[in-house]
Amino acid sequence: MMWHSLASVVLEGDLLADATLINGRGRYVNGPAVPLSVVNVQGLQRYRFRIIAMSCETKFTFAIDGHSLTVIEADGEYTTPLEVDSLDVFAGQRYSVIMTTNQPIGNYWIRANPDIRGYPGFDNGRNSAILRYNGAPMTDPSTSFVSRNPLKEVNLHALFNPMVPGNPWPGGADINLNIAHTFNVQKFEYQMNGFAFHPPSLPVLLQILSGAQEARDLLPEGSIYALPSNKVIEISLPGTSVRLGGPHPFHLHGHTFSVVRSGDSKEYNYLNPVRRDTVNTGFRGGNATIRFVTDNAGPWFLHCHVDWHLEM
Ligand SMILES: *[C@@H]1O[C@H](CO)[C@@H](O)[C@H](O)[C@H]1NC(C)=O
Ligand SMILES: [Cu+2]
Repeated sequence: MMWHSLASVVLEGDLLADATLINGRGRYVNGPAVPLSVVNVQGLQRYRFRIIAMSCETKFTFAIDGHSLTVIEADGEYTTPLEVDSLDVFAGQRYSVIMTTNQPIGNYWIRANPDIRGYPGFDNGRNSAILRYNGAPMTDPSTSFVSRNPLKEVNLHALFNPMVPGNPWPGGADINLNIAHTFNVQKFEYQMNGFAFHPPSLPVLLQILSGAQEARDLLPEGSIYALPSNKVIEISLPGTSVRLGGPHPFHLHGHTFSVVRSGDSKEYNYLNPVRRDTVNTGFRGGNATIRFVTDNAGPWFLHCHVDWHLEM
């Protein structure tokens, strides 16, 4: 019930979710063994799965027992094929994976383990769906899983136009912004470089048409960064502690960016990093860094894709 209310209302209560739904179905702790989603497949075929984390908060660790998954796409951008056996999908992120049905006819667990207090794990088919080969019995799987080859974002590479715009060093863009966020407990709000986002009462484009010329003229103060057209922009997004609700998946509207530094890495890659639109900024010590070109004029949101943080 609670999760059907507005984020601003839910924020006042306890944020504990109790079930993962895969294609609309799932079981919860101490709940009934309701039917799970079933993905019916035939043997010796290649299947493309589109995985979308439609989560308000948690990431999911996705896997299919007994099958490796070849990642070919992240957030709508093709990648060079990368074989993994599990992948973390943060709120707002999308992936395509190719899976070959090369295992014995049977039932296999599809797993999407959340990373949040209260409800991870697979007891009684929680956080799961079923991969069912043609000819397998209509029973729950009895397969097990240990990940040995999880996806690391630094191993993902853009298939097309992988070169990063700008110069190959930190700060080597036309405009370099560091957007650090903190949580203000008294005000119960997230602040970006000291300011919480407030929607402008007058739309940004109207403010500009009415004569606002500089970023500092745009209101509300601190919520809006004006960027020149056709320039290379670098934004670094320092990670924060778990206590501050991290890791935070930051999503940029209107653009695809190159992830020159992933949230869980200290390395910079200007040659062939993944291009995507939602990046996990990782934990304290991380400094996820993105590059993009301002080639799509408009007022665009940059926001954490955790709904509660967006609200705050
Ligand atoms: C992240 O990188 C930017 C740009 O290089 C730098 O200004 C900032 O201090 C770094 N922050 C952290 C926490 O490492
Ligand atoms: Cu967040």
